[in-house]
Amino acid sequence: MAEEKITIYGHQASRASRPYWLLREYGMTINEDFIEVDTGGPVTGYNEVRDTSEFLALNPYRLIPVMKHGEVVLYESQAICQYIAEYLGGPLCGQDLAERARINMYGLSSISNFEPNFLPMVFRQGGAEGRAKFESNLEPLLNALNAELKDRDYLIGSERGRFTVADVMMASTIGQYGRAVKFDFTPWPNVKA
Ligand SMILES: N[C@@H](CCC(=O)N[C@@H](CS)C(=O)NCC(=O)O)C(=O)O
Repeated sequence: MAEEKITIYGHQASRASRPYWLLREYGMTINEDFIEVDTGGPVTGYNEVRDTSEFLALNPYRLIPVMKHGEVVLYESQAICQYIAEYLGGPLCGQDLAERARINMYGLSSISNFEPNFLPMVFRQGGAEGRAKFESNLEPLLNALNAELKDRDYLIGSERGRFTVADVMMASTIGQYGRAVKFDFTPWPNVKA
């Protein structure tokens, strides 16, 4: 296993915020315990990092975040989060095959079910009509997640569950986009909590 520090390519106002949040949950400090390469973006101003041959060799799709850890190179924010949790271990990661599989399931669900309906609202796609459509798409999805979270605090683990990378992946999708678009989670109290 690589000894070198984990490097994340991506500015913090992007999906790179997901691995950054997770690394902080492990008590790690940016640019001390892990490295941020700022690729520029809406907040920091675009820069040329993503057009360098070094970056494109890591991710030919030119998207952020990208993680480099020794020989291990990953793109896709949720895959990066799962790698970090597996690497750093402890209660935040899956403790057995079933937990790891369910963590993967929630990572996929966050970006296949929820993100396609939250993200367009951030960009005000379709105006008021678009917003109404995305909210209506989200209703059955949030009903389902709210049911899954009945009598639970977290997605993974027995009884009320324990905080894991699954919650980071789900909340960094639903929670962050939800806050950005002032989404009203009141009808889904377990999701809101
Ligand atoms: N499914 C990918 C999506 C990656 C993605 O679309 N990243 C955006 C930033 S959040 C990007 O790189 N967009 C092009 C750009 O910023 O130039 C993931 O979760 O990592």
